[in-house]
Amino acid sequence: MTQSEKLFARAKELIPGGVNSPVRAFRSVGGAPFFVKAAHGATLTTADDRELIDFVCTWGPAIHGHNHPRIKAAIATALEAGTSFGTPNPYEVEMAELIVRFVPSIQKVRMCNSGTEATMSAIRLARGFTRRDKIIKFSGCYHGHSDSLLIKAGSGALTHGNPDSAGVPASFARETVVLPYNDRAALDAAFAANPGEIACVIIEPYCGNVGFIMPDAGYLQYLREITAKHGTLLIFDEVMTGFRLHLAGVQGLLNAGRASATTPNSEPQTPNSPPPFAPDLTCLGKIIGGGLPVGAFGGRADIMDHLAPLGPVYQAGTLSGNPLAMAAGISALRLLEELNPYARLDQLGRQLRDAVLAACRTKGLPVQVPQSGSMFSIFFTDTPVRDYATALKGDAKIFGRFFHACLDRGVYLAPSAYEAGFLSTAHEGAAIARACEVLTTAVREI
Ligand code: KE4
Repeated sequence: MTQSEKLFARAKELIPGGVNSPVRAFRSVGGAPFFVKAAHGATLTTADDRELIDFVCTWGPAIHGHNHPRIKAAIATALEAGTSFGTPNPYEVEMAELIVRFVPSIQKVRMCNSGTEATMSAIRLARGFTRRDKIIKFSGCYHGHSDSLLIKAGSGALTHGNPDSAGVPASFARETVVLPYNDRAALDAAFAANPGEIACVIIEPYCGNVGFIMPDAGYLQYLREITAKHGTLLIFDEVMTGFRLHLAGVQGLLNAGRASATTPNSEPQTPNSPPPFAPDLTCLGKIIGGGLPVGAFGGRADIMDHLAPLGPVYQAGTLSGNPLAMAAGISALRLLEELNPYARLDQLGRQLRDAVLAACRTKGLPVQVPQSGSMFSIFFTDTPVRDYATALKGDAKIFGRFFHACLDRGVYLAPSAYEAGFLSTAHEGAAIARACEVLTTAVREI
């Protein structure tokens, strides 16, 4: 038995499915997960000392590659002073100042410990602020695993065939209206059917949890108009896209005039001036923790001031604003400001996309490779993918064979057809060149 096999056998005795998060279990691609003992740059080192080029990047946080020396040093410095104080600390203030500066729609921000907490808290805040109960989400979008949002959810819920999780009371589910993404008529109908009742609409502005799907031109702007018209708050869940695609996330691309399926970004990005496009609340996570547990939600001050201890909406967390996570996140954000890597990351993403498109064209294999910046996914279908229904047209069996053909050759893609892939600045050079060779060979093999 390999080391990973031995570890997995032990893990399955003690941890449900042997994993602490379902999507890691390889259930939809087959086979057993490998265990990782180290990660540096673009590479994972497995428990059996295999080196893999990593396109999961711990599901988004590792935009600078794994174990970046600057982030490691920041954690080490913070660690000298202790791990957690349970009191306000200077790092929290610096993190809040950075987020507010980089994301102009955020006037105030509250730190928490995961993307799930961020979206769950933002929903509660929207309900408390508007005194309305209903929310709108979109099929295939995944916003973490809080009850109100595990309805027609993406990511692991979709991967494992339970987009509507057991254990969510019907009374909760009734308050969640689920619409198709990219469908303006469905939005009109939902607001007409629920006049004055919708507290908020929560959306992944670019979907990364049903594979990668970008909005039609004008769709997000329409969403902003219709929510404003009905006194409904617009929540951008940028847990994945925040700081991934632009210093101000997708809303930064919108304000630079580049966020639609037809106009992916390519020019260098700079922090925005006051935004013509602004969601009311934004959820963040992943990158802002530099690889440590983190979440955040923020937006209009008049809404955020409804949070305890100022207002009636309660939200809390023992480790919220943890100094180690803040120090790691601050160094990750400062590195992004210094490097401004977004144009380079988009070039790497295009290189990977073009390699897969060319190989599939040669083989006569239908494929869609939506890509923007350092996010991409691969759907084996000839149907353009623009929502949950068309994402399901991707051939998951071919994806499974493709996934293993790549893994056998040292390239690790997300172990599900319903996830996004991620690139880091560490992929530049040898890693992306090798990966394109492997992807090309893998297409030939499947
Ligand atoms: P966490 O609670 O996992 O930190 O964040 C939940 C979340 C919220 N919003 C968006 C847009 C997200 O993508 C996520 C989490 N993303 C998944 C990957 N698709 C996390 C991986 C996992 O569940 O293990």
